[in-house]
Amino acid sequence: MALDSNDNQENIDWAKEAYARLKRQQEEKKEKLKIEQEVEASKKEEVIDNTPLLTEEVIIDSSNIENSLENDLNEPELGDFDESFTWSAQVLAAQGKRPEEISLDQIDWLSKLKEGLEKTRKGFVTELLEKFGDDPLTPEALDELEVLLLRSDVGVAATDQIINALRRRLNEEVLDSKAALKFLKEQLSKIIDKPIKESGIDLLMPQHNVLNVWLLVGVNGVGKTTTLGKLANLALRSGFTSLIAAADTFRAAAVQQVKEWGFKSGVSVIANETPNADPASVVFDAIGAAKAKGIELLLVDTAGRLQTKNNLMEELKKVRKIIDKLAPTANVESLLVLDATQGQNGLSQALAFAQSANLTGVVITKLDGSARGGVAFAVSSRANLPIRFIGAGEGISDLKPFNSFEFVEALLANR
Ligand SMILES: Nc1nc2c(ncn2[C@@H]2O[C@H](COP(=O)(O)OP(=O)(O)OP(=O)(O)O)[C@@H](O)[C@H]2O)c(=O)[nH]1
Ligand SMILES: [Mg+2]
Repeated sequence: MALDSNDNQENIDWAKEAYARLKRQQEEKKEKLKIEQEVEASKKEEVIDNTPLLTEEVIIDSSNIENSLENDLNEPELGDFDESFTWSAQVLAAQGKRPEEISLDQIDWLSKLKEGLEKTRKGFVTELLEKFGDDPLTPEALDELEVLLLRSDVGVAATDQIINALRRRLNEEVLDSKAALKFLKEQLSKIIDKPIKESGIDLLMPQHNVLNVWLLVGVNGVGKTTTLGKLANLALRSGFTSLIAAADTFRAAAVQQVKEWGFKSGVSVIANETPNADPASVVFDAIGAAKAKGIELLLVDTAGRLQTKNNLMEELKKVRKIIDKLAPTANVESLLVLDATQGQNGLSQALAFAQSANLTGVVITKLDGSARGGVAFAVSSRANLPIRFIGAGEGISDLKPFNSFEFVEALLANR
């Protein structure tokens, strides 16, 4: 399944219907919010007038209102009915969604993803389409495609696989540019889907009523803590009880940073403020608290570490051991956070962490502003790790579960 590059009337009608629905929904929501605010405001006035002694409670209440307003303001606004909307709508329609099934959040995310992949796409697709031209694909164009794939950090193994498949196909039949692009999309999806299929889990989610422990690991500054904050928010909004373990005890500011994310997401944080406290002991305490409270998802933040530093990699093994010992029946995910702007370097990180940290998946961050989004394919094919989430911005809602179809369509969107 791949998108047709030509808009047909059916697609446009689909997008128009979806747009009209979302517009209506947004207006209704705004109206409802306005009424709620007016009711709250009048209640507040009444309380202040009648019972001055309750001031403290009123203050607490009003901060809650402010929080909820902030959340509402964080929600995406419906933009114009433009190319970005129609493209996002097409991607959703191609996955079998009906106009009434889509949300503003989905449209907003797809636009962000496409925008985020713009730099990667510019050095890749624009040139690719020029190379393919309107004529059938030639062996020379294939050579040039090879260079483009390597330049986008797709990696040697994945590039070979794609080029060989195209070459075989080209020996069998003439491929016009449209068919070639479709075939390329299929090959890219195949590479990225393989580890996901092999893991037996298409979409990674915590399970209800059991303990799930998700450990976030990776080198310095890749976005582990930010990802953890976004995941806490996502988990809470999806109805899971959640707790955060601040097991980055290396940097003094790290605990504070995690606490802020916990506050923003409304999730409690277990921390030990003693400088250089043992991260394994924080995890020990956090698992105890999670069990006592019947928490479903425990998110563990860890300190950034270079994959070459043996003692730090050993520390990670110790954390993992504690988890396995204390929560032997928990669903444990060890997620490597990779910064897309680091390109091929991410692959060596994945290979090294896979050995020490028993990795089960990858989160790719900072896709916005990276020209090296192709690293997703290198990691899938060489490290054989499923990509689970993707981050394309610093905001709390700028992280979504990975969807290979959407990723490939956004990467190869030709306008
Ligand atoms: N543009 C963009 N910035 C991001 C994204 N994810 C994280 N960042 C930024 O990257 C910087 C580092 O993020 P952190 O979450 O602190 O990274 P970390 O891996 O926890 O860092 P250490 O704990 O020091 O190893 C911050 O400025 C984040 O706002 C993303 O998807 N896009
Ligand atoms: Mg951190």
